[in-house]
Amino acid sequence: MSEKSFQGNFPAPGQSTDELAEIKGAILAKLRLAIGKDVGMATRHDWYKAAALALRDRIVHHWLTAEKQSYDAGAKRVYYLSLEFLIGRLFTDALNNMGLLPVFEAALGDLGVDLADLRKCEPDAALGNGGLGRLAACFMESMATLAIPAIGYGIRYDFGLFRQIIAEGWQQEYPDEWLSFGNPWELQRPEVVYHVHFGGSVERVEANGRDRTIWHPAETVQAVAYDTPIVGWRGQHVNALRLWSARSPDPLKLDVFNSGDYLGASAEEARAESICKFLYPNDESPAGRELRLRQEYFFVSASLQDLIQRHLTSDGQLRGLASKAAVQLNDTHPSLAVAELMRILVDLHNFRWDEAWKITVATLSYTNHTLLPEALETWPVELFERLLPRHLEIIYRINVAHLALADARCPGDIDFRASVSLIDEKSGRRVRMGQLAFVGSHRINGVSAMHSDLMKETVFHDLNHLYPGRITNKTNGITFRRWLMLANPKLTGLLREVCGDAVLDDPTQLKHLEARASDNAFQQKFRAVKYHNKIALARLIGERLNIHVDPAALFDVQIKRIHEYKRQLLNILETIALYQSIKDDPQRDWVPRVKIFAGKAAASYRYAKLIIKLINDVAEIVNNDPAIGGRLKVAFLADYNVSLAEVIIPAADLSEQISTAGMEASGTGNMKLALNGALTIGTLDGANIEIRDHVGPENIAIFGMEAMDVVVRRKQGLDATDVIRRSPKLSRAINAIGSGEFSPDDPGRFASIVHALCYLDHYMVSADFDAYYAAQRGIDARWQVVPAWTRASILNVARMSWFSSDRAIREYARDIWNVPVRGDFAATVGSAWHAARSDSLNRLADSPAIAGSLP
Ligand code: 26Q
Repeated sequence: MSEKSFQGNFPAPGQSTDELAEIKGAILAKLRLAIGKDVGMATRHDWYKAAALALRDRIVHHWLTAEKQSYDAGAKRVYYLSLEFLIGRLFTDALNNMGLLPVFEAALGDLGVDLADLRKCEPDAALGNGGLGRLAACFMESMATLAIPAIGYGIRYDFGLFRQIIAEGWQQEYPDEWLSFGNPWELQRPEVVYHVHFGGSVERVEANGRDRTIWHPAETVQAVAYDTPIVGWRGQHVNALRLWSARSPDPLKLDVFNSGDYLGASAEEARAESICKFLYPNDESPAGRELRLRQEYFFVSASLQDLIQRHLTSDGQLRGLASKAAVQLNDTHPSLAVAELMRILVDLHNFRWDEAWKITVATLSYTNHTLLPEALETWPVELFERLLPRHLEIIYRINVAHLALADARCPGDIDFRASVSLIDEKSGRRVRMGQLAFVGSHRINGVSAMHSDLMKETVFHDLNHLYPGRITNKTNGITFRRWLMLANPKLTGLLREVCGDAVLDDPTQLKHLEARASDNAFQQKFRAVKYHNKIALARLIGERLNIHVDPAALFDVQIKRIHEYKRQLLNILETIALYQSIKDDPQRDWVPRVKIFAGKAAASYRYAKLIIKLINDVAEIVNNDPAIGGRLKVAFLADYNVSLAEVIIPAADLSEQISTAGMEASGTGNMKLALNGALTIGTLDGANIEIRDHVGPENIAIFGMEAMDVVVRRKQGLDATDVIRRSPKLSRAINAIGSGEFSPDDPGRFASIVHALCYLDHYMVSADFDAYYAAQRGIDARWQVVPAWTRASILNVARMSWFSSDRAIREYARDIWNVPVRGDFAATVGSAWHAARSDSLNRLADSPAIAGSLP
């Protein structure tokens, strides 16, 4: 660890007393003038806000400079359209990237305030469900780091993803009032307002010998911009996350005053504002609600109007849009951009259809995040017609040309035609958003090598045939600033010792760890870091769940949304089987394990909520069984979010990535955990495959059926009765669940789970059980050989550099967006920049529990 430690009032190396005084003055000024409090009255939260505002000022300077530079240079911009940005807390992230962590810590310290305490005042911004939303947040940070001029567009939801409370083992949902204490990061832009229209009718008129279409909407909503600055590493570049809030255009119309119809006016207002009220909590299985479609169009329309206005201001005409704007669609949720951009070009700017189409396709690209059939977004044609009549017409017209191409390619093949069509005629006429996004984009990417291959073989097989070369792979990545430096400062300190400070800028420097992987002295330090992180997690588990866990035990972690295909059920079945084995043979030297679960289930997903209950029921029995002697513990941590992940991940020994092969598009938690030294137990699915390729097959535990086996077995239509009969451990575990051993108060509670395991087994839980159980016992054996385990763990860290989101964004920039990126930092910015930071981070890490976010 760096020896350049500084304490209390002494400025950090490289930090002048002037700067310290300036920051102190700035915080005090914010406290008085922006918050309206003096030192004596200020609450912890007031201090947090004052410090955040002082920091924001410094960011804004860089922001304006970056903005001016890219404007003057006429640089091409990336627009990242996403209904989700799962950002988490920004305070220490922004401080760290700005290099201001030490000086802020010192300044606050002088004012008698603990920075680590303030950090906990910030609510966790949960404007996303899971992987897709977190990916958008990592990508925003990497785009800023690589100095790519970019804007993230989304919705400023009044309520983020629900707060999860576990009551008697059941999930309950509560609103996430993340804005109730204000949000110091955002800047409202009252002057940036667009009108977004819905409904009404379409009229055809002839003007100057040309047919024109006029949309007469029935309803108009205003979109108001709120900007949050996103600072890149080393603070050189700042981009905006621009989130739209909805309001009624004219809440107090004159005729309301005259007629006195206040109720009618407020109903209209409520209808408009409902658009940005809340984030849909479904992941993977779309909620086919009208409000959701309204959200999608609302943010697409506002975002396109905004970027087109920006383009027109600098270029004067739209012909060259694609050379100045790259619009990335994060899944199908912004697919309406295809039709909306066509409408803007053709109806509003008089472009000829064919030229408009070329511009549209050259500007847009689309990332697919799932192949699950139930997750592929479609909307009933009638709903479309009622809400977006002109867009439906445009989609029909796109489809005519597209189907003509299909007919030319495969004449007479009606199945081919039906499969590529933008309209699904089989299930009551629906618009297919995936097909729409595909046809309207010049590049379509999957998020791992396997996923991109499967896209070509399955859902997009025929479209790939029709538009060969459009599908490309961009394996996901994660930002190392948040998931290594901030979340695991102790490990970062150790890595800097071994790899040098260059590792902070260039993750490939992690390779220098390899030479030390078997070095006993280094191994000890490495284990000490992990142990330190495990103590922090053990403390959290004790505080929150009143479960005592031993930090020396193997911490086995499965943290992600609860979903059948992610197979938390497989994990808990193995837990039950292990519990039974320990009871059978209590004298054996069982490896002490803590099974740690966290994750939310969609509020309407009853089966997933039942799995949460099962985990908690099993925990209740296992944790309180004296025969186990504490060698097996089960902990379900409620309300999984980014901040909780930041505590769990650095403390994990084992990472559960056990999805049914072929079903997890990529996964990114798998990357975060491996980067922090957890060994993966997983299936050959998503990015697990590439993780294996990088860390080496001897440093990961792969088990179970492969994607092809799954396809074959499903085709055979086998139920699981046979595999259960052949597996005594599995049948005993299922029997225990079915007989009510874990639910004596309601023995039939889990009957539906037992039924699914025996007679359906769609997710191959029963079919994979024995392989998984054996792989887990293999993990036990490896754990007992401490130097070998530590070596594998070190090699995981050493070989994960490729999974940086900087690498992913470089690939997008080169292969999809055609924008330049800034080169490496080490050459441009001196390494002294960073001298004192790791000490500040370390002190933050030592502060107990994380999460105390606002009520
Ligand atoms: C769609 C329509 C209506 C309502 C909700 C939705 C909806 C919302 C969220 C559909 C899907 C999602 C989220 C999907 C998601 O998070 N997918 C994950 O994306 C990660 C980043 O690429 C991958 O690593 C994961 O494998 C994938 O599951």
